[in-house]
Amino acid sequence: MTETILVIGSNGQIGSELVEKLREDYGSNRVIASDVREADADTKARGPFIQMDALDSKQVFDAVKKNNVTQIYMLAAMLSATAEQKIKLAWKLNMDGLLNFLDIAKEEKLKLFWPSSIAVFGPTTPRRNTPQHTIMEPSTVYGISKLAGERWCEYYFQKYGVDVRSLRYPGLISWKTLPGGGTTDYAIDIFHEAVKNKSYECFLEADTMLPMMYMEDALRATISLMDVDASKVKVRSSYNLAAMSFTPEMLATEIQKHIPDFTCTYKPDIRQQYADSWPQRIDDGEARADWGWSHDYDLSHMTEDMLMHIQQTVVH
Ligand code: AKB
Repeated sequence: MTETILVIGSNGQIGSELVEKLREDYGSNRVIASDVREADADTKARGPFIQMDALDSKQVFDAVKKNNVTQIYMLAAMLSATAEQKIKLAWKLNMDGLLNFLDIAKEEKLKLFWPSSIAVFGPTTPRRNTPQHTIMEPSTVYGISKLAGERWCEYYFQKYGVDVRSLRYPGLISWKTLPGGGTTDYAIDIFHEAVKNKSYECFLEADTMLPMMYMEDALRATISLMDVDASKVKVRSSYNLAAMSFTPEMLATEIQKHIPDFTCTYKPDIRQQYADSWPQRIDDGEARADWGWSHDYDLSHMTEDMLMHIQQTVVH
């Protein structure tokens, strides 16, 4: 079957890189990028692009039908720090957005990917080796919306047989596109500041341990989960997914191995509270057993790759 893939939120941190990877696998014309924000000329030259609002169900339905879409990656969302500033809007985008696409997937019998997050866990969750199934009482708007979204995914699968697949992403680290409004963003900002200014003021405490993943691994996990036979997808809420866990201090020390005069200072803000409510390390044994997930990048490999790419961008 020839696939036609629609990526919603294609100008974002995950979307921009996912579109590139999917186009390598499926061909440029088979992957339609879409975002509420207009794309630049370069992006449009690389393949089909539709400007549309994920909340406009009629526009989205029409685009799906007109283009005979067979798979959708629904990535449009508001992340933890921004969501706390705009709680109603965050709920609307994170929830109504997902429900629109669950309905489309049900009507048109499409395969749907939707990202969840480690933010579904809360202060009462065991923080080390957090199991797939455990106490989930998130204390951020973002986490509440992701947990509700997971329940909707499972509901649409159980009730209507919708082939929806999801991952609980840790903090994602990438050099191509900057993240927008998350708590784990420090782990990207620190690299840019280290290369440009050799110093960084971190908005989390030095010893705040969080689960993290390099974008290369996250993209591979996402596409593998979407490609695997439906019978292997045993979890229809969202899979725990892990690669590494580190603190800002551990990351700063790793960067100093490459930039010895780099210094990091710590001035925690409100985002410390969100980070403190999340796990330090999660157990992704079910993803590894069910569909063969394994990560490639650890802290040192990721740091080396990030610095190499950011240094090249600064030089050119
Ligand atoms: C955030 O920091 O909000 C996100 C997440 C952990 O889902 N990166």
